[in-house]
Amino acid sequence: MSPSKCMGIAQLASPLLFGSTLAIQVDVSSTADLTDTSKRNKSSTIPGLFDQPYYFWESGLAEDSLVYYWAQTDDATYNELIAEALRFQLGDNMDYMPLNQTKSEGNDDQSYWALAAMTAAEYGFPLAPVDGQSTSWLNIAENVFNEQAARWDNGTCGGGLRWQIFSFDNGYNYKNTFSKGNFFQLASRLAHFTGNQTYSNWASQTLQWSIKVGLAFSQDENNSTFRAGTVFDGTDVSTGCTEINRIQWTAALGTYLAGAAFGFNTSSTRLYVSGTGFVATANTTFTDNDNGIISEVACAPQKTCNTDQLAFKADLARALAQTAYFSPFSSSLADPAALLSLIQRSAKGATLQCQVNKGALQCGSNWASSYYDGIEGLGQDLSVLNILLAALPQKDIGTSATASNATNSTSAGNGTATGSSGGPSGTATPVPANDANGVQASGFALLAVLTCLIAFGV
Ligand SMILES: *[C@@H]1O[C@H](CO)[C@@H](O)[C@H](O)[C@H]1NC(C)=O
Ligand SMILES: *[C@@H]1O[C@H](CO)[C@@H](O)[C@H](O)[C@H]1NC(C)=O
Ligand SMILES: *[C@@H]1O[C@H](CO)[C@@H](O)[C@H](O)[C@H]1NC(C)=O
Ligand SMILES: *[C@@H]1O[C@H](CO)[C@@H](O)[C@H](O)[C@H]1NC(C)=O
Ligand SMILES: *[C@@H]1O[C@H](CO)[C@@H](O)[C@H](O)[C@H]1NC(C)=O
Ligand SMILES: *[C@@H]1O[C@H](CO)[C@@H](O)[C@H](O)[C@H]1NC(C)=O
Ligand SMILES: *[C@@H]1O[C@H](CO)[C@@H](O)[C@H](O)[C@H]1NC(C)=O
Ligand SMILES: *[C@@H]1O[C@H](CO)[C@@H](O)[C@H](O)[C@H]1NC(C)=O
Ligand SMILES: *[C@@H]1O[C@H](CO)[C@@H](O)[C@H](O)[C@H]1NC(C)=O
Ligand SMILES: *[C@@H]1O[C@H](CO)[C@@H](O)[C@H](O)[C@H]1NC(C)=O
Ligand SMILES: CC(=O)N[C@H]1CO[C@H](CO)[C@@H](O)[C@@H]1O
Repeated sequence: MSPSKCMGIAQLASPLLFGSTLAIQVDVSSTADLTDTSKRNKSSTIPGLFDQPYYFWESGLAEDSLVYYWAQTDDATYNELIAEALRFQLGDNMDYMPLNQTKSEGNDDQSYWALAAMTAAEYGFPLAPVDGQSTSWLNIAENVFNEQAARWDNGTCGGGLRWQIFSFDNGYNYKNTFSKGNFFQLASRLAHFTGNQTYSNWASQTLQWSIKVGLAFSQDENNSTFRAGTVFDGTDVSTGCTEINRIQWTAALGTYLAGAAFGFNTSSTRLYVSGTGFVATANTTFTDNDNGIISEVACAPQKTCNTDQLAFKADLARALAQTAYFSPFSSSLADPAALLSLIQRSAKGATLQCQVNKGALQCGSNWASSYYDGIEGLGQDLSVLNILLAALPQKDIGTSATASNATNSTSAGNGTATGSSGGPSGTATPVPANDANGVQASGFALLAVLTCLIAFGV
């Protein structure tokens, strides 16, 4: 990253994040070399994918985070790498159902990638999904939306989206919160971006169904304060969705919060005031009591979080950032100062989990722990990256009227596309071999942000 951009980040973050006291303890020496991070598990050689133990959804989250990194920092170093990944996994129908994944792909796996495309659309990511064609990132997000809307299942529980796409996969009977929450978020962001009422209707219907069934629980749907913004994990069609799996995850809350924040900005209806409750839950249920730092309460204290769960805080961090972006305009959703304070405390805690050891950046998992907890990995890096980017002033989230797009297309979603294999098109710029490791890219992005903060005396 250029020194001037770096200084910009540091200057912006310095007073916000750390006040007058030095908080970062990580020693990012000039020799810091992230090649060691590959020993975590070298990224697969397939663009966009990470090797085990990282599932398809987390690869989508990584690309989404890197698009957000570019948008927040103006550092385009990884844009070719990001575009290559987002293109390669598109699949024949340009819907993030590539043949290699479809056997086990769930609705939530697919929507994580669609949300990455949505982020690219909102910030005007400069590279198009398919070179030389008028397909836009918006079109890709719409393709996924339209497929998932068609999977809305009125046949059981009066609606909802199943976890799995195919009946032969385990979990087909589970109507999980991640799938619906991501669909809600995608619909809400599409409504915000396009102004198309179809998306608003689906967003509203999805949130209402979630509340009715008791997944996104609201004590009293007519209580305009909507204090109870608890989000539970899911429910099963075999019990007619009468029994709720009540475990709570930061990511499930985050995806509903994001949907509500965009929804409130699009139409300040009472329904989206539910966002207030989601913020309150982030601030209570998921916050360590003593220091007010976001924590994965269901597993972090016992150190039992699995690989997926270690990445969940990335989603909540992002949702808090999106809410913070809108909150000055809709302060009834969240008090802007209090929200920023929650983000800043968590970002501080996150930096305390990062250190450079033998030239490699390592970030632990539990931001509420005052010492490096040694549990490092891709999901932890993505979580720290997102909360640090959340602590910076937010770049404008565009709409179709304001965001620049990489193509000049105005067409609606193209769910029937057959022309592209989704692989790198002949005109795609090749990714430099030494950048072809997505784990490294996430680590470098994170290191760049940390280095900026330190280099300029934060
Ligand atoms: C690397 O991948 C193997 C499986 O291929 C897995 O068992 C191991 O936990 C992974 N290591 C790390 C540090 O992620
Ligand atoms: C699908 O798997 C094959 C074999 O590993 C690989 O060559 C190809 O690049 C993969 N395609 C995608 C889109 O991941
Ligand atoms: C399912 O029900 C919703 C109303 O809850 C309605 O909008 C939708 O058209 C129905 N879908 C189908 C396929 O019947
Ligand atoms: C709104 O979005 C839906 C779903 O993608 C699409 O079918 C419809 O044509 C759009 N309407 C307009 C006016 O663009
Ligand atoms: C909330 O208000 C609506 C419209 O006034 C009403 O139809 C609904 O039954 C009320 N819900 C509850 C839980 O009171
Ligand atoms: C709304 O809910 C909150 C929290 O449950 C409660 O304190 C408040 O009294 C309720 N307001 C009304 C008008 O019912
Ligand atoms: C929505 O957010 C924009 C900033 O992107 C702001 O200008 C506008 O006033 C907000 N609208 C509402 C209703 O909150
Ligand atoms: C979080 O809770 C604290 C303590 O009750 C309160 O002061 C603060 O305003 C809350 N923050 C948000 C974002 O609601
Ligand atoms: C897109 O722009 C190019 C160059 O300005 C132009 O040649 C092409 O016709 C445009 N395509 C569409 C679909 O508008
Ligand atoms: C959809 O995409 C395919 C392949 O790129 C293209 O041939 C077709 O014209 C597109 N259809 C629309 C309606 O944009
Ligand atoms: C830079 C660019 O190509 N902008 C186009 C993005 O798409 C809109 C329509 O949705 C066009 O009007 C812009 O010219």
